[in-house]
Amino acid sequence: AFVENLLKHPTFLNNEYTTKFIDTTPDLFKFSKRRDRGTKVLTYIADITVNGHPETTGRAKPADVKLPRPPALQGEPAPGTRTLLDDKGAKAVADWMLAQERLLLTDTTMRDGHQSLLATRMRSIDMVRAAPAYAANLPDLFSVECWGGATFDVAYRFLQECPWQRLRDLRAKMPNLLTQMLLRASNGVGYTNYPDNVVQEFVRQAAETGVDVFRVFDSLNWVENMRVAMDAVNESGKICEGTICYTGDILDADRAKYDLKYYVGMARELQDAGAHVLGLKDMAGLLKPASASVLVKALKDELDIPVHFHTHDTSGIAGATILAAAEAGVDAVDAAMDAFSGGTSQPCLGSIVEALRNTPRDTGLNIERIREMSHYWEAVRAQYVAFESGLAAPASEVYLHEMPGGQFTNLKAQARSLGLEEKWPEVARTYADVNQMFGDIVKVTPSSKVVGDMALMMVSQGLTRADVENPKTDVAFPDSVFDMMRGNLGQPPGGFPESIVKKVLKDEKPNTERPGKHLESVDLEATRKDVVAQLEGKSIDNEDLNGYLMYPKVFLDYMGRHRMYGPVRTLPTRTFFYGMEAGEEISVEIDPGKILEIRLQVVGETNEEGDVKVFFELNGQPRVIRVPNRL
Ligand code: BTN
Ligand code: 3PY
Ligand code: ZN
Repeated sequence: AFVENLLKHPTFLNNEYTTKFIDTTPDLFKFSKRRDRGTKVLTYIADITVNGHPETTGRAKPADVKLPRPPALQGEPAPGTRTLLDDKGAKAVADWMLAQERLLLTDTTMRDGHQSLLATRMRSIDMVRAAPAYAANLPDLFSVECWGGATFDVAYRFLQECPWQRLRDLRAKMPNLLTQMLLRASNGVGYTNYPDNVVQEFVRQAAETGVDVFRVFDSLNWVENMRVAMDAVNESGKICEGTICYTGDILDADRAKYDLKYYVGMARELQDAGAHVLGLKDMAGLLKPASASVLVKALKDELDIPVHFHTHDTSGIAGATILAAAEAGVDAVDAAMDAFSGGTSQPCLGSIVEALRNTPRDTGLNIERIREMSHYWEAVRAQYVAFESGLAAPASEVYLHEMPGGQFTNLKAQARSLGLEEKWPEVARTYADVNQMFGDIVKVTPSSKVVGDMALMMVSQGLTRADVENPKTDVAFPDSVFDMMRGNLGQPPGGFPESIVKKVLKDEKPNTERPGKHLESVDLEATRKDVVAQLEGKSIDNEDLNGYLMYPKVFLDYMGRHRMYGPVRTLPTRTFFYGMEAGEEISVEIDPGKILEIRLQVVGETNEEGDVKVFFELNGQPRVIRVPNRL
């Protein structure tokens, strides 16, 4: 029952499972609204200094306090791909891609890189400080993936910052480069299918705030369920990268469901559905070099649009796959800056640039500028040791379980928290069995989470696939499995096997039509009024409304904490996670040009009420902040 409760718990619904004091202590919000932002930020620092941050307590601590220094700017930003989009439009960018002989590169450091290595915990300040150097020093990048996927809810939920503000800031500081996001089609940046008008409104807002390239995928590869999002992207004038999720192995005759014909057919459908670019998303890193040669060649022969390849280096062999794809004519590939590459992340950007130097696919990128940038990222990564979920070595096991890069370490941590660490090989094996039991499906957020929930449940209860399939055994399926079998994530190719649907749903009939077809439109203005009322009259803008529509509770919790702590996104990462030491001084730019000089003098003793006085200097003036000692 414990496991069942845990699997149903809302924090688990997001692949997250940390306990958060603040969310369970609403009393904290019961006081004063009118403190200025300086006081709020000091309150946050005082609280973290006294009590520690719930997310880093008991975890590894960064060694030195050096603030990461971004590289020097090499002059003004030269025109880049964004300039072309602004001047000539999305189709012109696609045509330009086709005309390039060089291999084009997307840098994923600010999205998939940290999502796959640091549980998505990179804070905006570390990205925004790098952005001017991207614009000035790396104008030849195809794009910078910096938004979407898991970054959206993690920003609100764990980093106490607004994801929209991150996008706006990055957009402003990289005016010449295409920004790119990962969009889960009708699942938006969430884990469930949203009403069509919510998806449309989200895309409209993302385009307005600053996304240029939308990589749109569906977690079951159902093109039918991608059209609403793709149409909305096209409507916005931005670049629509209609995306195939790759699974199985096209050269394996035993996995005939996902053969070459299947992928080429889906690619054609996406081109016909209005994709400017075809995305080939290998979220687990399963595409082997020999298969890439065959697949990329076939896609290039079939399509009139460019092909953009994304993979993960979990197996350690993804660099070879990238080179094979380049050889076969792929137009663009994803890579992460060296310091954020390898393992469950993308292959190493600098090494790809070097491997192709003096070949027909020479990327033309300046390796020295890449090295400087990677040195910055190395210093940034060091601040986040608490979130390293590290795969110590390449893992060929990925070909067994086929877990996406972002899920692998996460599921391992979940298994650990359930006391199943020793049983990891069984979890991996069971994950593969569940996949087969569900009919061999694409596993990527959110379908990957369903498979993961089921696998954990089975291992913790000692159930095999045969037990689950046995009509005589009564199985308590996780909620996410019910949801998927009901058709709420859409349909995989060929549908779900009838026997498993029947076992899960008993006599209930699944919906095999597009889920959005049966979801009523949300009344946006009524919702806005409702949110304003819940926030006791605080007005919200369209970005906030979209945050609420994706994640109502997460958004409201964020707003509650914001009222208490103010703009903590402006704190240095070290301070945000560890507070300050006596005698330490920091500068915090809470608004452009508005700088707080903060010095922590001393932390007092805990009084009878259990409160601690923390003595600061704020811009030279003494300030005392009282916080509860909860330790
Ligand atoms: C979270 O992880 O809970 C979101 C970030 C804000 C947490 C703050 S830190 C100060 C206070 N003490 C806690 O234990 N949580 C909040
Ligand atoms: C996401 O949806 O966040 C992914 O990265 C899928 O690969
Ligand atoms: Zn990925």
